[in-house]
Amino acid sequence: MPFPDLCALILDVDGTLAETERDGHRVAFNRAFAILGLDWEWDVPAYGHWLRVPGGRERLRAFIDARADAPASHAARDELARVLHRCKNVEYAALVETGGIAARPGILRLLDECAEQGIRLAVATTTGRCNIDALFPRLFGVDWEARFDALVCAEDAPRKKPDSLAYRLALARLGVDSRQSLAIEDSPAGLAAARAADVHCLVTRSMYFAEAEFPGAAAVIDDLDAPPSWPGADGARVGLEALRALHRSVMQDRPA
Ligand code: XBP
Ligand code: MG
Repeated sequence: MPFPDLCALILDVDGTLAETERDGHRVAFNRAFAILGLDWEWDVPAYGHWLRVPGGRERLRAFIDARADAPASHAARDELARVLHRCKNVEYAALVETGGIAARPGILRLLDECAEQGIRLAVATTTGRCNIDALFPRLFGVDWEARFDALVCAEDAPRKKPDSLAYRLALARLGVDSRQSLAIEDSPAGLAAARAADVHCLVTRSMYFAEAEFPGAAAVIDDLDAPPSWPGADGARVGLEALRALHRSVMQDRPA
């Protein structure tokens, strides 16, 4: 039986559309610690460790649990994580406002190609909606919402990656079958979330996951401006034609 054409891309945000973690969220978390009078700091390697916990509030809660100088009760720890996270998001928006975070190589080019060729676009992210509202006008301009057919954020999918919920919601909102779509992710948890929803996934390595293993990825590359390395793709960079070739190649390899 012939397999369906590629109709939609589902995109992660943090690490995939932009390198937001080291110079964005991490710095904002540190500002929140300082604002609340806490002598805590996440340097670049430490944040890489805690980043393995998906979700900023959950990340804070895990970190608080590991600290001897944190409040003793569960309720006080929950409240501290909540207040810190809210403060972090305000600081993140302020940081992004200064324009210090750009789209990763090839992202704008690919989004323009999708718009020209009628490929539907969704976002599936573990981050909160307020962070999208802060970041996307900077990356994509004030009319950024017109570029996306579906947005799935932390508020929509409280079970965070590697859970498949964000991907399943994105597919439902796009109205497409998993076999008509391809994901782009940067992390093992993101890849696992896509695969758990039966969506094949291209990994564009980000700074924090440069050395990670990506079992089950359709392909792994440095970024979209790198030459595609899979069968049927030619050209110097990853555009829609290369993604269509990747989609065809994973569909051909699927068991019937
Ligand atoms: C992103 C996350 C988020 C961000 C911070 O993961 O895990 O927690 O680090 O955003 P992914 P919040 O790229 O896999 O979606 O503070 O809003 O959680
Ligand atoms: Mg990511």
